Amino acid sequence: MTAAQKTIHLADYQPFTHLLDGVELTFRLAPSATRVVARLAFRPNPARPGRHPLRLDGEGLKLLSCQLDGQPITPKTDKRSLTILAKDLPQGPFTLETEVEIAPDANTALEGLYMSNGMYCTQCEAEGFRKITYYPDRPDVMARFKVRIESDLPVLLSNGNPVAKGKGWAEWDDPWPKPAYLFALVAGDLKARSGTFRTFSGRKVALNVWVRPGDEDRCAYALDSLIRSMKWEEEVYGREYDLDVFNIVAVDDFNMGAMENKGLNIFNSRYVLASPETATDEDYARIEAIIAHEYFHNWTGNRITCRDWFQLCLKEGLTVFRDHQFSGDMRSAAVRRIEDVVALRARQFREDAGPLAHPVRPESFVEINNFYTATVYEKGAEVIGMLKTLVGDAAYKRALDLYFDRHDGDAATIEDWLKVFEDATGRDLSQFKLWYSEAGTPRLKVQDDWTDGVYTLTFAQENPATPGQPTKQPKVIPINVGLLNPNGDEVVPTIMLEMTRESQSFRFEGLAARPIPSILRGFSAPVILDRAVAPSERAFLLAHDTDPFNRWEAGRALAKDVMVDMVTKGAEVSADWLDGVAAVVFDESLDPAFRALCLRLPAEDDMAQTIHAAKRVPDPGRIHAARREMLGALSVRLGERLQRLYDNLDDGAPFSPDAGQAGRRALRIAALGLLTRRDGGKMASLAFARAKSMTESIGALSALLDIRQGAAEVAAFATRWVGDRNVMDKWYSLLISHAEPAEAAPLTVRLTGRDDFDWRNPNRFRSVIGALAGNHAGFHHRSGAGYRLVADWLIRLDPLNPQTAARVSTAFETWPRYDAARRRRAKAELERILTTPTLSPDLREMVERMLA
Ligand code: 0A1
Ligand code: ZN
Repeated sequence: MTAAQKTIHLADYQPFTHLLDGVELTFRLAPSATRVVARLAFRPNPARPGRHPLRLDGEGLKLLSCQLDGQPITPKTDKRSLTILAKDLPQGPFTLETEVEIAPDANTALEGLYMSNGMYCTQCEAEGFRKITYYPDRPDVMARFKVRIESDLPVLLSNGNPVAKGKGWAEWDDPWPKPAYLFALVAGDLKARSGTFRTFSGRKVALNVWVRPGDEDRCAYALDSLIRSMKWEEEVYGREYDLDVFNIVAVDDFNMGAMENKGLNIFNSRYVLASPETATDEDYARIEAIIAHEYFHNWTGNRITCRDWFQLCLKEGLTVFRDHQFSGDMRSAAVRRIEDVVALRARQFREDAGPLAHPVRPESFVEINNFYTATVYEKGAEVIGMLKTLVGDAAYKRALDLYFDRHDGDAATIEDWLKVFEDATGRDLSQFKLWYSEAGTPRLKVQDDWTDGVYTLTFAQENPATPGQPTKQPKVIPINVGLLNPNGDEVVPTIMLEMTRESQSFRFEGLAARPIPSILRGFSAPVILDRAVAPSERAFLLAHDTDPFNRWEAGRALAKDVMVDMVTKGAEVSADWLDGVAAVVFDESLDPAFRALCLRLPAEDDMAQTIHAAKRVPDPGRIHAARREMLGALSVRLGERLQRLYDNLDDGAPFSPDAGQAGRRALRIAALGLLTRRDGGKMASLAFARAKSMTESIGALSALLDIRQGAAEVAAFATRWVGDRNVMDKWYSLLISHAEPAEAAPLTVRLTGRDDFDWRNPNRFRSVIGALAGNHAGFHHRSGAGYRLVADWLIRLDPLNPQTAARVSTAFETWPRYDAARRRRAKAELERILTTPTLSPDLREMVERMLA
């Protein structure tokens, strides 16, 4: 069967034939023969008049029995479904009871009910519940679930509130109707770190973070993040938690980051477990953000869910937007915004510029798991940010209150979402809706003019063609702008210019002198700003802009200009950039985290993207060399003051993961990286030996690896952490991501020969094969060895875990950017993947789209 035959279209949506009034599930757990009894109370759906068969989804199930209103029947079954003909169904309500057998210990795809280190757990989003029992596995079928679990394992968990338990069993009742993708079950020998939360109406909620015995001392930060998320959600969005318990479980084998199952969030253990010795500051920030994200889904995703999977951005874009707001409030908002935009450009702009580009709300898919993308999540969040900028904070709040009020308990659509904004503000959002339906990153060309005391900014938007969408319409773009005087004072504070046409001018009068514009402050729209700016003007903004995002952006743009000139014209490292960075880095009045960001150079893949967007062919080797040369020049330019900076940033305080300390560590480590380029690694070796946290260990090790030193430290690290999966993942990915271009693939081959390279574990696979794919110059090495090795591993993983194989395959999405020889090699590998017998629909869809 080819991909085209199974494509699902948004336009074909119909409500389900039946409504589901109640679900009772009994699980008799056994590793290779778990029994699942499901009692489903159906009635015909008045929204689908006439008589219809009942078709339930089901995959890989062994049907043991089936009864309709207590009478045994023999339904029609095939590989994907169970059907009862309309003529065999009562015209009113009826109960269907099935018993199936499944084998969790043979489930390597990690969808449905599976096992991880002797513990049972589930992953049902998007369509995993059909691997547990026969069911209408679609998000618009919502029902109340009662669950009984029978097992000798000590901890038995499901959604909702605990009802009763005895020796070898437990019962749970979830009072909130939910779609099956939010179902969860966990059974294992687990230990909890517990707390309580008192909601604003005074209800007491028991909180537990469940982990494997021995990991209890690494849960404090996750629990603290949960409590802060619950409080923030009440204060900022007025939303209260709605069950007596909230459970979080950490699992080592997990395809994604985490999952928002009602009252029972399941997490990839790397986003729960943290201690100063094992987690970096980045890990802490990510744990805080993901705990918040999953918790926020309780309202945006669970109480209000999606009508169908095309509406995925309804819950994901909004929840990402909310977790970004939360992180901004917990930490430095400016630093968070910069980090979020760096990630957006690295992942979403890259996706939008290649063969996998798709709208925030796609209109067709083969495998929905392939659409949990940066576009749906991150661009989906940016679209909400633009909406908030356009309507203002007060109207945003009104619209959200209306959304929660009007749609609580619904399976909603993007149309419903936009309607609440229209009703709350009286605005017509039909043009704005293009952000949901059209793919591609708009380019915003800017010209300015100063005539007779009038300053004019003229913008022209270009919306590039993307797969299946050759032509586009102009979008609504909120452009935040401020104007500065040549002496550095701000003469026009930030105002929002609302662009709606293809080309549009905005006039500013009453200015004494031609101003310097600061455009797209705070990155007010996910667009590429296309404006030739003199290095001196960028340096001016880097020194004076009052908008921290644009201040950083000026330095970044300057660095990119320098790198492009070095790669394409053989230019030297520019003094404008070096002086500008030096001024910021040593400015004690600025936040150390911000200064550290200004020291970070654009990633090599980002540079390749920039060069490609300028209609030139990027050369990965030259980009790699130019970046290194820039770092060398920076190290020389910052000179001896770096040493003082490094020394002064260590205040000897005991470790805390807070943003202030993390920022100082980031700047200190950036300084160490530059110092290491001059001292042959002496200081970094010392720093490694004295490190008091994982952040410092990894920082010192990175500095050493960058100058091809550190063999002893690499070995010492592995010896110390060999039994710790999450820490060893860091070790693998650090080594591979720092390998020289020609050595990256051979090193990966060597590392895959290690005993602890458990490639069936998605985290380990990503830390090794994903790290090779992320080493830009290594993956794209002209030998083609990087392409070949990644393709080999995708072919190997696919039969066991198609979802992770399909996600890692996006490594190839940029292949059309490069020169003919590289393109030929990458394409040949993609074609080789396609010739693999029994390729999964997941990986097939991705590869076919990349080759289209
Ligand atoms: N909804 C989760 C992410 C998630 C999505 C799909 C999964 O399996 C296919 C697993 C988790 C979130 O946004 O956090
Ligand atoms: Zn989510």
